[in-house]
Amino acid sequence: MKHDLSKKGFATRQIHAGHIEVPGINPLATPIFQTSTFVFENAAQGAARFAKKEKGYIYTRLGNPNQDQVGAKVAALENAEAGIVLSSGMGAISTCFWTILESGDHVVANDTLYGATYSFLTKAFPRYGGEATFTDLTNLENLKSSLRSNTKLVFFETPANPNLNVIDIEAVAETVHAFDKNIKVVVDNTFCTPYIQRPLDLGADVVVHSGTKYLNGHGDVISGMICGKADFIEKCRSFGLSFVTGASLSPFDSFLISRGLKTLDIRMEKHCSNAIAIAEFLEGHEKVNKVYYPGLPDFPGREIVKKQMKLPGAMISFELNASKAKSEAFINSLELCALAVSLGDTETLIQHPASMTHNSYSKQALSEAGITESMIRLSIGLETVDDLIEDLKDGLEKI
Ligand code: LCS
Repeated sequence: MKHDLSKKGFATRQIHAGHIEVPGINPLATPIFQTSTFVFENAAQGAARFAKKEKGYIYTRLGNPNQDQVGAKVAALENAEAGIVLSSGMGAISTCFWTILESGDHVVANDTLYGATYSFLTKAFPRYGGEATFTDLTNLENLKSSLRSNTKLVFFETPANPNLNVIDIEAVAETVHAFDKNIKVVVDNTFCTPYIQRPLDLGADVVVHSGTKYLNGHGDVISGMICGKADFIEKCRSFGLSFVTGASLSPFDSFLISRGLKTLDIRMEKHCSNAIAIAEFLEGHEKVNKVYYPGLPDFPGREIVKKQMKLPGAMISFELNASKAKSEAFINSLELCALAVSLGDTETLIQHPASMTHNSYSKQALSEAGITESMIRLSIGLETVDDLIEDLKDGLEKI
């Protein structure tokens, strides 16, 4: 690439960053380097690559051109020095956490997290001598009283899965770094993508993603990302990925994400405009009790939304004015909205967090996090919005 991409717009970067040159062939579309290993020219070269004295590929668990293309693209969009792609969001989160944490360390996390991340901190980390404090990070006083001398990591999603609570990234980063500048503030930016929100610009140290969601966008790949300073990403690669998780992504799946990323901005615009219309429809419906959506004027934290998010996102949670059996009947009756976990796909998905994505939470933890038994979560897709509204309307009429 002849141009300095750092001075180019978002759309240009999502298409061109990380371009792979293949001299003599010059394909426009990226070839797939479907290989497990790379041949050295001689023994000295192999030794030099292992000793990190010479740059170059060794083995696809440690690096591959298709993985590097995705890492470079997401880093360019997050305004990060570097990025790395992993084989799932949990692969990214665990690689990042194991790179930062040791036995005896303490983590502060928001009380609302994706269920498997919550399980990592409540079930896996304590087995290795760590401890996590969960608190409502929408209130900075909770953060201040949770930080300790052995705290190494502060972690949150914003908006949080599934109650959409929004956390002030800048205020959290400032508070944490004033307490101890070595604590890593790690933000899960899955619900927003860098098109909507860029945590590193607001003072966070590291961004993680489930790339399974909007970054790939087409519901056909499981993947994850970590973005941050180049030396930290190198540690994630040479320690967390290489020795602990081994969570490397296949070249073909990396190719698919690179392809999906080229349309991220226009997909996010439509996801969000569909979501705004649907949130307004739900809010105006007599059978809907409560709507959780950062784009609604009465959303708590609306000022933070305006400060740090370009658009309100396309995840909506809501509660019906109906019994559990009727809520279930409503979900079952939908024809266009697919009853499935995951999010960020072209298809609209609907699920029940308390019994599905967040079933690892105890009843008490669910109630503390404000994840109610009647909460239903929608991931708004790219279908024609009137068709989605009709599907929801028909479902509501039937109960
Ligand atoms: N972070 C967030 C915010 C997530 O929502 C998920 C998955 C992950 C990390 C983990 O990513 P994965 O390993 O699945 O790529 N969230 C899911 C959800 O809400 N429904 O199904 C998966």
